[in-house]
Amino acid sequence: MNNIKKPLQNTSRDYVQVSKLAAKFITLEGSEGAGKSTAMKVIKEKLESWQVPFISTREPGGEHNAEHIRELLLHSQHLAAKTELLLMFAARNEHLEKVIRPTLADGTWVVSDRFVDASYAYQGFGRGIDWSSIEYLEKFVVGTTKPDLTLLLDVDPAEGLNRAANRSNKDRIEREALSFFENIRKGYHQRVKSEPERIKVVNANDSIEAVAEAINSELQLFKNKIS
Ligand code: Z5A
Repeated sequence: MNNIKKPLQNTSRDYVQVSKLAAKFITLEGSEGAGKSTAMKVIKEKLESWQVPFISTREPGGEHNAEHIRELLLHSQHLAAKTELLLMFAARNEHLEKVIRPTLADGTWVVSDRFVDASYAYQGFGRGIDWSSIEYLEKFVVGTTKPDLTLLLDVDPAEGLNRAANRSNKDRIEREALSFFENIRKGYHQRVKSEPERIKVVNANDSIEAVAEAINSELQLFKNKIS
């Protein structure tokens, strides 16, 4: 309960809204050690430069009750795969109802570090839960609140684990073996195949500078498309 490691949200509502664009929902995905923290900074800087109001948030978590569920998810001794899936969606429902939907309705963009694609990759391909159960939960919980753009940081799992190796307090999921993360990557690739217009792949094996450049160009393409 007292172990929340990251702030719930960072608001950037003070910026003058010069853009007339309707609020958009952007998500960031990737497996262990993909570099999401660095990528999040790049996205925030870009949105600030566009002067659009936005919040950044995360899953599991991003809302008071959802952060409690996150603790259970990441720090329980053991969770059955279906329990893990249901808790991910329980947290997501709180996040959607109390943060994501009201924020978008208010005209403020939402950038989330992970969302529903992670459930397909981790619980679907990682834990072996059938895709149709996740599709049902997506329809039930997410409904039409789908991301407008998803950036997938695609890293070789061995490289990702190598980068994350220095972490001292790995959580329950981070302690999984290489084969688990290889399956996660397959799961994400499957998502890209089904929604190539929404999910843009960024080669996260590249240097931090090259990854930042790729993210910036995907964001620019997105803005051109919606303007
Ligand atoms: N999960 C799930 O199972 N189902 C769901 O539906 C959802 C989530 C929503 C918590 O997520 C866990 O929940 C997660 C998936 C599961 N478990 N795992 N694994 P999280 O997002 O909070 O935790 P995380 O995946 O561990 O992400 P992270 O720690 O926030 O970020 P990261 O991408 O793994 O790594 P990073 O900290 O940004 O970078 C790692 C290191 O690499 C760091 O030292 C960087 O400086 C370095 N780095 C970054 N980029 C580069 C490049 N390009 N070159 C070299 N080094 C780099």
